[in-house]
Amino acid sequence: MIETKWQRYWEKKEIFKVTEMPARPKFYCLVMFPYPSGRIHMGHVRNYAIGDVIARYKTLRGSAVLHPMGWDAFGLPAENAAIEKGIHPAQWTRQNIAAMRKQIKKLGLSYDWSREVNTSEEEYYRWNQWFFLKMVERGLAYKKMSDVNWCPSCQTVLANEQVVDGQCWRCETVVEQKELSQWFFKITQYAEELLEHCQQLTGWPERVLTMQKNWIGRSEGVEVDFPLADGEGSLKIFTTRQDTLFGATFVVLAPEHPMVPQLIQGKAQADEVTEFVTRVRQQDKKIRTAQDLEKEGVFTGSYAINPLIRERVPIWVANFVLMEYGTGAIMAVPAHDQRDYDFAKKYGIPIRVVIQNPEGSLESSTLIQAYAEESGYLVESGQFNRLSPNEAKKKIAQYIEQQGLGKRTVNYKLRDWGISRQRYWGTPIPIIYCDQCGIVSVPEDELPVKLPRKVPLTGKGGSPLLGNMAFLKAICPKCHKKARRETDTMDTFVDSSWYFLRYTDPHVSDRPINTQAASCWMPVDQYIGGIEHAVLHLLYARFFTKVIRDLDLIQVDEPFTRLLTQGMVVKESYYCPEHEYLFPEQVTQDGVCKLCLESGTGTVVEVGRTEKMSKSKKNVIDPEALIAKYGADTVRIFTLFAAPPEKDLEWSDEGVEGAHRFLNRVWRLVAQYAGGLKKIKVDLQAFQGLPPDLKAIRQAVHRTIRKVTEDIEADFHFNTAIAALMELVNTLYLAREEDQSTKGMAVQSKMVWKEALQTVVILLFPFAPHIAEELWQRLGNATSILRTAWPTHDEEIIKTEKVTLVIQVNGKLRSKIEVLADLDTEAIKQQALADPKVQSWTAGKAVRNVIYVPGRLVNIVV
Ligand code: ANZ
Ligand code: ZN
Repeated sequence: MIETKWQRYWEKKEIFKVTEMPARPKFYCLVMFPYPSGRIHMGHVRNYAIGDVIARYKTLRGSAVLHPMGWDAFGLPAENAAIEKGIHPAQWTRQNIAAMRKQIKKLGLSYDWSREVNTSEEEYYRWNQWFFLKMVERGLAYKKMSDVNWCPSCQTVLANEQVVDGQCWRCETVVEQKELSQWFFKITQYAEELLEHCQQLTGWPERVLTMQKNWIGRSEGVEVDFPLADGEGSLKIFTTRQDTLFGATFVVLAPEHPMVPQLIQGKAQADEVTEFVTRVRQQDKKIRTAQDLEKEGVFTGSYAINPLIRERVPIWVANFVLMEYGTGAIMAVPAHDQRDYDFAKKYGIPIRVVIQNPEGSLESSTLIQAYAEESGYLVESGQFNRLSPNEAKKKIAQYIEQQGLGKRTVNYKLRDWGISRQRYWGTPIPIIYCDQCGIVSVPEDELPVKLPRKVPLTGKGGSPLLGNMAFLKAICPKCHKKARRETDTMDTFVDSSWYFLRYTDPHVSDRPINTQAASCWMPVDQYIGGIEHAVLHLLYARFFTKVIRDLDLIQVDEPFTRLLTQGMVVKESYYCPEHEYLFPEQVTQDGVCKLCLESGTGTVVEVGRTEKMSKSKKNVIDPEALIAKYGADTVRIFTLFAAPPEKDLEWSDEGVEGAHRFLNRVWRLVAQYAGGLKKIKVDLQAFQGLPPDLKAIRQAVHRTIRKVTEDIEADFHFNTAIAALMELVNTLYLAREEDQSTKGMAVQSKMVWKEALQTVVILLFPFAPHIAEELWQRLGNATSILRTAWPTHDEEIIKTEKVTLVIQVNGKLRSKIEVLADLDTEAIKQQALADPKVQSWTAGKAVRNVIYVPGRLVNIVV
């Protein structure tokens, strides 16, 4: 098996090991490291194949390439396995890593394994703790009570992003709200910079940048004080539409707003409001921000004064106002905000148009929906009448500030990052609670706080670390009295927020990061991973990079220069209305459900829904079985050829067969000549003097070099690059002498052929490296292709010149035509068929076939 041979060779020669090489440009090629679930899936294969092509290509182009691999090894599945199978998470993880490493190695990926990082090891997670302490020192890590998403089934706190449609992302249990004291990272301190620097990220997909920006969610607006109508004090609201202030007919508070109790005191509505508040607080945040949320609210019985018109407006409490955003209170303008409109209609609150549309057709009494546009002009707005909404925004903001009614502010949707998890398999938070001294940091020189091995894992209750007394008991570093250790562990997103920095020197033991190595390799030139990480992982990694920069450990502002988000791997699934998803084996050739047949009915199965490969859809293809059957090269070629990297890749058996056939064709072509060309030194200078057939070969070769290079450079169009390579192989097949070796070939021909075949092999190398290395060796080369330079095309050769082609009809010479040498085959055939002399021979006859022998002839069969 040549694949094993070359994998061994690469390993033995440590060919992918890389060090800083000042003489060469650096290139850091990074794929998102996997969670060690135990088996790789096609999504991994695709991700890593893409990265591998880039890494190999860049190496041949002369860069020193850092291409590392590691394990995002902390996380919940290990703990669940412990609960279900009684295996220790550490052991489970270790076994899975070993299994996956083996599978990954079978793909022949060019990783520098000496840099392997495992986040569950002390030598890694101790630095999570170190960063945590540094962040505490700088006020970037803090503790607060907060309403958290609680999954009653996983017994854990979930990040907002882990709540999908109000359910736990893992187990789909309905999520509840619960108050807990939690650790937070103050990512909001970097909100402005995180947004600002999006501008630098020109190598990122627009879609991802938009998601990042929306997540950060910057809004400019004003805070306005609405004095309470009866009694002291005022309510602060936040609005981005101060131009509509004259149309605010009520005020709405979030149920959690601290002023609610005071506002309902002694009011007839008190009980109703309290009940409402209790009910809404149970609801999940995601549901409460959903577009289609049923808007509900209650009147508090109190009023505020609209400060611009000195008018009494009722104060309501409603489910669609969130405490976490702005001031937790809004002015409602039903004429110009659809949500407020629906609410006002439902509860019979007055509606007042204050922005007239350009046609002047809006009337408060006949309005059937909110006019939310920011065009037109102001009406019923006193001194601001006739201003455009945009002018009015500026003028009214100024006026509010002058009058001392409020001030301009900027708000962000971004919330601080809650990192506390009541979980075992994660980084212990290095904190000690002392009755006397309060919250005390573990001193730096006592790190790591080791994750104890012996911990009861039941899946119930709070943090499992509570169950290990030796861990729990601590001595206060300040007063040296008995104290208690923090039992929460960190969100595993912390682990993946800086692993790319660790790779630059994974074994440095007295610091998290070797600044010198990091400044050599950072930033990552190309990052490749799934779109599912478009928000969180990427945002957290950007945040960590900025924090670490501010700790003076690195110099870069941004970690990832270019980002490629690869599409999903999808496959058709089989769905029976009776038995739901079926394995292909459970469907007959005619598309009938075998399970139904057994029970005597026989339901026709719905085929052709292409869906992401997943166990539940029963449409998974196991990469390992595939490699065993076809070899890694075929699997790689198929995944790279079937779709451009960012698009979904549709699985097809024919596609795999096709990839396999192509590689066989390459093999036969090169093998035919390899022996005879071994000793040939390519020294081709005078292109002009070559006979036309050899010229044509060289032109095809050089054109392919250009095409493949351009396709790789331009957003990694590997599919079209491989297509060009296939075309070259076809051309060479047509040009070769059938069943002939190099015997009797002129030296010049040998050189041309050697150049052609070597080029095919080098161009193939990034995509199918094993077969390429083998053929390279057979062509007489002693070192790995990795030590060779990527070929460059010769403009002189490609330059379009005219060549004369002989045209045959049924094998007899009938005409000659002049064509541009770089014309594609189809165009040449058309030109041949259009030739008047040829037409006189083909008139009235059916053209059966047109064969083009590059640079020489076209034969038309009629
Ligand atoms: C009056 C108004 C009139 C508003 C109008 C909009 C349109 P963004 O752009 O997302 O920042 N708002 C403010 N705080 C809120 C909270 N805690 N919960 C729910 N809604 C809140 O949106 C800002 C707008 O969202 C604010 O401007 C406010 O409604 C609402 F024709 O004020 B607006
Ligand atoms: Zn103490």
